[in-house]
Amino acid sequence: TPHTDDKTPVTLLGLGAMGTALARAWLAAGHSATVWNRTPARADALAAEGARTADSAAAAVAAGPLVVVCLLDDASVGEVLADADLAGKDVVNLTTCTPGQARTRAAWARERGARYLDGGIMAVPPMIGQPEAGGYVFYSGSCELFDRHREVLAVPAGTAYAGADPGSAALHDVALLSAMYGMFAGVTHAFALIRREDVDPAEFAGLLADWLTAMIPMVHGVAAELGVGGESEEDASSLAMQVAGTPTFLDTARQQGVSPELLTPYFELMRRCLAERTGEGAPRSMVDLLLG
Ligand code: FVH
Repeated sequence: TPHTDDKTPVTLLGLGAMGTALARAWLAAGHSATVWNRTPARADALAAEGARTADSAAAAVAAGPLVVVCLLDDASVGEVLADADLAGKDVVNLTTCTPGQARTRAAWARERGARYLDGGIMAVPPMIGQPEAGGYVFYSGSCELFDRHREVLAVPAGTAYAGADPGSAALHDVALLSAMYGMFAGVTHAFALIRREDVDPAEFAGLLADWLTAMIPMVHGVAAELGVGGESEEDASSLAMQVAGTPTFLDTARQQGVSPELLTPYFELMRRCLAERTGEGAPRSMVDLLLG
């Protein structure tokens, strides 16, 4: 789509896998895009697709009002923006960071005269620019900035405003991604158990995906336990029963020659929770136990 003047021009700093996908989505939607990357060659393909390339991050920032940053981490954001004049700019930082880093970065940007939105991307690059893929981005910080750029931000993926606290998007992002890593830990262990056996990994993957999908609604049970009154629904899988079952899992791992390292921390938390529940005022949920 050729770019049209009524569409907000986008400056994009960082052309890794995600930054490139974002730039491509905006170009495809008819936005003009000025891009910059530390390794200039990574901009070549986008230039061929119509992006303008800038010689420096500062020049890219100067090129337009809306500056999107998608770099490796918060330290690289500080480095890249160090020499840029941010006065009057709308900065949207899609770099994964901690809530604390997001709050500090928001104050840092404000001190330089910029409006600031932090974002946490709930998508992988192939989902960008593909609305049916269900990817979205948590945004938090300036509500005014979010409203002003709502349409342009909705081009690469869906949008969800997580509040005025600039750290809120990062908190939601990291919480969801942490759950994902817990799931991947289980998946890794499960594949290790069958690795040396005559089990087709592709067939097993289908079983695994179906089983995990069936278990997903359990997250609502955790929420119910944490809610007012703290009571869960019918305890169909008691903690005592689960703790009694842990030797089966550990013995199976041993028999299969698989390290139990991905399971033992969770099993230890289950054991502690069961042991401490009996006391008056003791934490009822494993979640509260993690808070120390
Ligand atoms: N890709 C993904 O699946 C995830 C999905 C969820 C969100 N993340 C976050 O997005 C940020 C960027 O991730 P990425 O996938 O684009 O990462 P890379 O392909 O590794 O590209 C990294 C870019 O950062 C540049 N860079 C790194 N360090 C510096 C620095 N000190 N100064 C300037 N630029 C730096 C790097 O430049 P170059 O190596 O090409 O020169 C890339 O442009 C990230 O926060 C994910 O957590 C992605």
